[in-house]
Amino acid sequence: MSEYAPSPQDRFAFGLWTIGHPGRDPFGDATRPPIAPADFLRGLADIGAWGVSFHDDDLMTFGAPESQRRAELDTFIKALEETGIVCSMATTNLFWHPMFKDGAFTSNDREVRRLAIAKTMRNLDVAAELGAPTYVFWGGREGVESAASKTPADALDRYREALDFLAGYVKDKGYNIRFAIEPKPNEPRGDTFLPTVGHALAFIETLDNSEMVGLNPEVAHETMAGLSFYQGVAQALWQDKLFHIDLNDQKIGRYDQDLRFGSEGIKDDFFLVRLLENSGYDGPKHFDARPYRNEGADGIWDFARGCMRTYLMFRERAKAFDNDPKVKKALAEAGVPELAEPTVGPYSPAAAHELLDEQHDPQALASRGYRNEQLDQLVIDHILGA
Ligand code: GLT
Ligand code: MN
Ligand code: MN
Repeated sequence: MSEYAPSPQDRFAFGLWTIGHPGRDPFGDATRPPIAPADFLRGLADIGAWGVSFHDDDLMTFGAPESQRRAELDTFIKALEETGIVCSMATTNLFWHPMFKDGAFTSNDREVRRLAIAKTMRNLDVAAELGAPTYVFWGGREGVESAASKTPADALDRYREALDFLAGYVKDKGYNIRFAIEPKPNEPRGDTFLPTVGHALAFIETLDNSEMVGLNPEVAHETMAGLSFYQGVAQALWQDKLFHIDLNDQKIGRYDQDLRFGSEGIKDDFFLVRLLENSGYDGPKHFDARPYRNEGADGIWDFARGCMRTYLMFRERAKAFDNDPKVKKALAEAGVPELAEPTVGPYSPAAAHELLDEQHDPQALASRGYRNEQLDQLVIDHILGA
């Protein structure tokens, strides 16, 4: 057990809304009492977690007088100092209040849009005060039920305008904060703008300050869309855009389940952990998941420990896989190292000539076996500890 004990170097983080989720769902009320933010931090420190993330409204009562909000924030700051927990990410709640029912940055109501940007600016000040290096944008309400209700190009213009303005604010204030967009295909809206990692990566390139904007992909969200989370994260890493990550789990084709990390897609999770560990990603390993609704007050910490324990077990298995001589041989037989060799190099007329002069034997090429069966069986052997 102890060999899978997390340490602060592992950079495991949880959102304030995760472990302490009271179990409310669209069909039923809360099943557990809420946890006060300061108690939450003490719980995190006890289980060996490193970081915490928050929405403005998780921490400071929305609409309360400034003095009350400051007092709530100060209690949190004191608990951060006492526990040594790091504030690793911050974000804005632009989805809960009914005024956001038509969207926040993309609401058809211009006043709602202006309020959403101002609400974000105020929480960017808090994020800077708490030293959070990453600010997440999950566009929960940015979408439609009826496609007739918004012109998509206008909505994307307004989304971009908001992020450009907010990046301007961060630069103007000299804050050391980067933005991370969190895609999701649907839920709570029928269709969400920036539904997948791919859409978000393309959108980021259109921003004024694209270098300070990256991604916060979530396991559940890409899986809901029927996509490979692993491939999405791999491309985000390849484009230097993996600024943050939301780890959880999900059965394909369901509503957003936010299950304990490693509880469902075991093979996918193995490859994901291997990817993160081998890539040099050094951001938070942030769990955006919640305990089963039928779990009680103690069981919620079993959930949190489980997320971290399973990550560490996958890390161990991934290392064993990569160090196994049988695996190295199987990788070579599958041609994996060969894909790292450039195909033609940069264009030159001489290289083009050389290529066109080459003789190829399509029959011989077609007869090659890539030995993927033995390679993948080794993956299974390692996951199952054979
Ligand atoms: C909400 C959502 C998550 C986002 C959070 C950030 S809030 O719980 O389901 O995926 O990461 O706003
Ligand atoms: Mn989710
Ligand atoms: Mn998330």
